[in-house]
Amino acid sequence: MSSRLPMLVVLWILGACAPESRTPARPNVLLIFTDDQRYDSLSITGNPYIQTPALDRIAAEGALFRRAYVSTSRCCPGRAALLTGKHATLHGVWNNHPEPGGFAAHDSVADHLDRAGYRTAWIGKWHLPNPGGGPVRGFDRWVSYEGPGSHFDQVLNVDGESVQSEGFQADRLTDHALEFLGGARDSDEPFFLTLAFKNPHVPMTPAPRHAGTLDHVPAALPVSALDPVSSLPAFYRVLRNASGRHAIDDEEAFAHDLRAYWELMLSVDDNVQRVLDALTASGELEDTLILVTTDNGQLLGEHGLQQKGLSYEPSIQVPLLMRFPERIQAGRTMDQLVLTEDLLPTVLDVCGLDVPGDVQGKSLVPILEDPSAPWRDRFLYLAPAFGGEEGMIERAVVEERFKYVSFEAAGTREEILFDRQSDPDERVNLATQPGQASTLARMRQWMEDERRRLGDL
Ligand SMILES: [Ca+2]
Repeated sequence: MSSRLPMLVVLWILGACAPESRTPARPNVLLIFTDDQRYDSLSITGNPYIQTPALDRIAAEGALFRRAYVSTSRCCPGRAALLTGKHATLHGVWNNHPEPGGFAAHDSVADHLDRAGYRTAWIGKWHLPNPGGGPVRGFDRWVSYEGPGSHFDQVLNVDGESVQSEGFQADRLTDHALEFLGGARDSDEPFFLTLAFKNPHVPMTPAPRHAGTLDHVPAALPVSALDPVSSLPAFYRVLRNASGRHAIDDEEAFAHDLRAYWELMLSVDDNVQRVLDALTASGELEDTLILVTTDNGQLLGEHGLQQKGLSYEPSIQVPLLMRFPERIQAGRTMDQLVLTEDLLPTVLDVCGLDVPGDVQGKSLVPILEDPSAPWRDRFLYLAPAFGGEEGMIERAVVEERFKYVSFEAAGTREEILFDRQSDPDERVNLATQPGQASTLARMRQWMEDERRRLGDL
């Protein structure tokens, strides 16, 4: 067809396209990846106790996603989903003790970018199978360790060599990140760097410069903390009664953990500032797609619980910030339901690479460019396989307004329906109210259909 176009028109089209391609064909990509970070852990998302100017800046100069979620809230499944763009039903990581080998069958975002000529680095907590903490396929530079690690004096695996680090882990990881950013690269070789902090994951031992700085702030229990245990679904009652060290009735321990959790965010923020300073100094800040997110959220006393995995909002909602001035208008606030699985296709899209057909996440580029573009209006939450509770299957459907949760065990089913508008703290179960029967039936049916589609039934 184009051969029939007058040559002048063809030249005009070609000429019109070329100058508009101001975006570098292959931008740098920086992923700031934390561990167990709640959505409300930033001043820009409403935290009243801490200031997080570096992270806030990324959102203010880019996009803040106000309804970003993980589809399985636990460390290993959350990491696998982000790295592969796939749900647990496909990548197969359902708990924190996955079989070595299974996950590795799936390409990670680093595999894609490595093949595209990127200089790739993973610096920080990995927490997926890698015996000895050694290098993983797809990464040219590797600074990590095996398992959950320690906040202090962590022994690091640096490209296969064991290196004893001293001091606070987040600081030492950032040292390595700055060394990587300052290292020699070919001029046409963009970087993909993941800086993966252990913060604010337990143990609640902040950097010495922050420890105790929040001793003065109130550590009030969330409104739902003291709701009667009998008001919880049976499965949560078991967890509540077994919560042990997380018990909310120890006020002193609760206050310490809450304050230390926020203090652990301060050393994420000041280290992110160091990275932003380095990118500014090298002139690379504007050519770098920056993403900030985490592997799962965290309940901090809500419903009397202090953990992740469950489908309550603080457990599954996560921060997601993106900055890339060439493609993202500053100050965007996004209210679409997005998943961390969406980040791999988004990165590949921004970098001009094809998204493989088996990736289940969706590129966020269309809604970043046009917030009215069509988007998903619900998703299926797949709770992890809880140790000792293997018989319980928890699934949830999250929509803009309603959340439907189903617990199945031994042939029985318990259901919950929450209305985000009237009950943002998720304390009133509407599932038995006749007026909600049609909503309940609709969401129950969609859950069954989606579970079949994903191979979960
Ligand atoms: Ca985690």
